[in-house]
Amino acid sequence: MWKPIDMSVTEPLLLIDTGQANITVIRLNRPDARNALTTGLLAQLVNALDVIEVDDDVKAVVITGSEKVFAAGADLKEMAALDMGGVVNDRRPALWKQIASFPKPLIAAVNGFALGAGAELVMHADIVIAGDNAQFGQPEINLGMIPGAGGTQRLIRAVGKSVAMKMVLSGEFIAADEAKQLGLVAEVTLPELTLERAIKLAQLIATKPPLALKQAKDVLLQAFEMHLDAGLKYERKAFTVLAGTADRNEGIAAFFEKRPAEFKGQ
Ligand code: CO8
Repeated sequence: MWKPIDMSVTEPLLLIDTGQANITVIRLNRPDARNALTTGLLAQLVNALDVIEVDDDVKAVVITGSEKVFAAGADLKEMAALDMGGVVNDRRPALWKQIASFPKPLIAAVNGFALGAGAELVMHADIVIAGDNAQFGQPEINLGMIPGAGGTQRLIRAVGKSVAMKMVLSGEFIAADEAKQLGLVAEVTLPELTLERAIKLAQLIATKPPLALKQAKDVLLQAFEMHLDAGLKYERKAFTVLAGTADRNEGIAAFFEKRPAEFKGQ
C-alpha cells in the first residue's frame, strides 16, 4: 500500500510501499509536473535511502514513476531561478552522490519519459526494467545546458560514444527497445507489467546473501572507475572477504545437502 514518505505534507513528493517482504518500492509523485525532480524531492529520496540502508529487513529497492512519465528531468522552475552562483552553491550534487553510493540493489521500473535528470536517476539504478513505452533522453541541449547529474559520464559508459553523443548533442530520445539493445536497460516489458517485473526481480535478489550482494554491487561499479588490473585485484579482495562469511559456508553446505540456503547476513 502506498503511503507518503513525509507524513507531514499534504502533497507528498514521494510515496513508499513497504508492504512487500524484504523490499521497498518508492514512487516519484509529482504528476502535475511530470515528476520533475526538485531539490526537496531528491532530499526526501536520500533520506528514505538512508533509512533503508540501515534497515536489515530491506534487501533491495525499486524506484518508479507513473505509467506515462518516470521523471521529466530537473524541475525547470527551480533551475530557472538559479544563476551561476546558485549553481556553484547547489545542494543537489551532494544529494546525487549519496544516491550513487547507496549500497543495496536499486532497480528502476521505467514507463514513459525518463528525461534529463530523470534519465540520470535511471542511470543511478543498478538494473533497469522498462515498459515498451519508455523513452530515454538528455534534452538539456535544447535549454542551453548539458546533463549535470552525471549524464555525460554515465551515458557514454552505458551506451557508448556515438549514441551518447547523438543523444546529448541533438536531444533526440531513444526508445525502450534500442535502450535494451545498447545495455542501458536490462529488460523490456508491457507497461502494465513493468513494476510487477521489477518487484519480482527485487524479491529474487532479496533472497540472496546480503554481504555478497553488497560486495557484488561495489565491485561491479568499480569497473567504471578502475583499470582492468586494479579492478581484478579489487574483485579478488572482495572474493577473499566473502570466503570468511557464514553465509558462504551456508550456501555451499545447502548446495550439497540439497536444501534451500538460510542466509543470515553474516
Ligand atoms: N520541470 C518543471 N515542470 C515541468 C517539467 C520540468 N522538467 N516537465 C514538465 N513540467 C510541467 C509543465 O511545465 C506542465 O506544467 P503546466 O501544466 O503548469 O503547464 C506540466 O508539467 C505538464 O507538462 P507538458 O504539458 O509538457 O506534459 P506532456 O505530457 O505533454 O509532455 C514531457 C511531457 C515530454 C516530459 C514534457 O513535459 C517535457 O519535455 N518536459 C521537459 C523535459 C526536459 O527538458 N527535461 C530536462 C530538464 S533539465 C535537466 O534535467 C538538467 C539536469 C541537471 C541536474 C543538475 C543537478 C546538480
